[in-house]
Amino acid sequence: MKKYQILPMGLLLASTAVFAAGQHAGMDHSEMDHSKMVSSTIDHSNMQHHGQMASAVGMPAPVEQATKTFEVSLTDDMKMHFSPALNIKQGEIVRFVISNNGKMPHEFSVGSLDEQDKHRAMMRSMPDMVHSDGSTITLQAGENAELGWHFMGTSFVEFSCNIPGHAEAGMKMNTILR
Ligand SMILES: [Cu+2]
Repeated sequence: MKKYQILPMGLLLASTAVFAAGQHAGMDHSEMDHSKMVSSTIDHSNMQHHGQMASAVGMPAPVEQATKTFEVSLTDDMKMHFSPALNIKQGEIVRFVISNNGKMPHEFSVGSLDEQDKHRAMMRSMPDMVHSDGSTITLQAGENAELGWHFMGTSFVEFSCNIPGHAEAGMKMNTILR
């Protein structure tokens, strides 16, 4: 009669846990002080924040370090309303307080014109994809969220909801950093 070897389950579980812990340790940037960053000293090309590449228009930042706040209302008539009106300077850290006041899911995403075009193309090809990284938040009906962003880099910024059809119907807003 053949003897079956019992798999060392304990070992397997232990190595999985170590892997998960290691991943998180690499993603903790909460100690980072964005207010002391100077854009000219930062190389964006190989910079990583919160596990993702920095955008051409800046990077995620803790909302506590923001010096300016905008309220953003997302509605089912495909509007993205900012209050007060957008007025952002190069180098500013901004807090966006976003509310989905509609009955369908919406997205709030910050990026360059080119990044948002690519983001929309990706979401058209994968309609069920839910984005939630440092530059994008998906909100279900009635949900609220905050996003902190340190603006630096390309001056042409686009905020948009990249759920297929929404930005095309007007759910986006462009601004130029001063
Ligand atoms: Cu939308």
